[in-house]
Amino acid sequence: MKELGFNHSFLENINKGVKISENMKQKYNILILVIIFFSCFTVKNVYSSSNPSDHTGDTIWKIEVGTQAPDFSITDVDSKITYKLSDFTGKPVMLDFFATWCTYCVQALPHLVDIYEIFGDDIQIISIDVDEDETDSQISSFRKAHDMDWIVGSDKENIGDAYGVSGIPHFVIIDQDQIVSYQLIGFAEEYGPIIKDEIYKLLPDTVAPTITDFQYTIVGDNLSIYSPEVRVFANITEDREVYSTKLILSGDSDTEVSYSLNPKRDGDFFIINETVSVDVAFLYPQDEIGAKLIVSDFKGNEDISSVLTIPITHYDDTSIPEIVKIDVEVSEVSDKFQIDVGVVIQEDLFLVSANATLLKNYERWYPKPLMQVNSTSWKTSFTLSKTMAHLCELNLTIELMDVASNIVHETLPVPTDLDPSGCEVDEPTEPTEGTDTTEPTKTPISMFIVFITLFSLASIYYIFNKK
Ligand SMILES: [Ca+2]
Ligand SMILES: [Ca+2]
Repeated sequence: MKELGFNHSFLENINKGVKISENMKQKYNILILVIIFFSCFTVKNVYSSSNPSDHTGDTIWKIEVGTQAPDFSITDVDSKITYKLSDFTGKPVMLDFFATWCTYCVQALPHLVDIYEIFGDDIQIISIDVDEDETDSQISSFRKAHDMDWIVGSDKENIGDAYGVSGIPHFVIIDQDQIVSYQLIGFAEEYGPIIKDEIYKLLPDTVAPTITDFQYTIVGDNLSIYSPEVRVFANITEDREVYSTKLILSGDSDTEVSYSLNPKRDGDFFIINETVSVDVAFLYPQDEIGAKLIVSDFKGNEDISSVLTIPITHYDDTSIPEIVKIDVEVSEVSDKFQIDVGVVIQEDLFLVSANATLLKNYERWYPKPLMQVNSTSWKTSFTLSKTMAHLCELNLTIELMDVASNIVHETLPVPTDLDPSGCEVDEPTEPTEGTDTTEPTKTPISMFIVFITLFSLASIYYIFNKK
């Protein structure tokens, strides 16, 4: 039984154990290549599981989604009670095929505990240890260490075979009519919510959440651009789970900002106790703002709180910001050019944005935001490939905006000693850092799998023909 996850450490372990003898080495190499070959399919499944619909049409499953789940019986290692899968007709069942040594199985367990806490008796989790060498007492101590308060037993009647389990962890979700509704092999943290969502699909959630005790305190003396933090409190009653919570702050002329909050379960309630840092550009023109919560559960049932009024301490900002000094220094760092920019600014109240932008042939090309908007001096740097040498013109624009939307900008040429003779308007290679660069190219996983598969086959062919 192999363990499946994103890091194929089992391959590394086999590689480490290969230092045996030269005769054996080639056989091990073949074995490794065969494993790499099959692990390609594993990787494919682990990846494809982020898109649940992929599973329905996937031919590798012995039990297809939409078909009857094979019945079986299993004895709990501690209570010694024997259960049949068919005993649970009428409620969703989740099968968790595992072994105590499987690190990805362990990684999944907090999510299973979470699911058990949310759904309680509305679903049944059954963990099935598929390693026949593991004793009941081993499994029992593992269960206690990981709070597995559901049915846990060992696979005494080849349940794993019946479900086509070839790697663990392997999860099967079975609906109220004992039809397989979802399957997943391998585990990565992002699959926890996917498993939860698949269970939600099977269960009704007709009770809307209710917000009680919504209140706030201001962090600091008052809510202003100098202390823009609000601590928000609320209790929420919800029968299943709070799926989304938004704090909506509204100002004059229908302006509003929205913040996602993260309620924590506390017994039968969900508690919100979070500090929100309000956008100062939004805060500045307001004398007061309205605050309300919108809470929804998984099925979209919603509750909206009453609106609380929060007074704002207002400051007037009448003078425009000033660029006092700009220093630009160009240097060569290995095979790249580095342009260091230092700016000294003067602002009477609060700067909400500041950008340095490189202009290529007078067109906006490569902006960099100032991160510390409340400081009076600012340094940033651009790293560019040497194709910059082919630019006809390279200019730098500094742009500042204060809370009152007073804007100032200044453009200056970047003093370089670069060769202007090859003055072309070709697109330069992407800057190595930036905020508006295109997304990094992602090699499609399928291309990767095809490549590895072809490589493995070629290697096997080569080794067999070498003799
Ligand atoms: Ca609900
Ligand atoms: Ca100002």
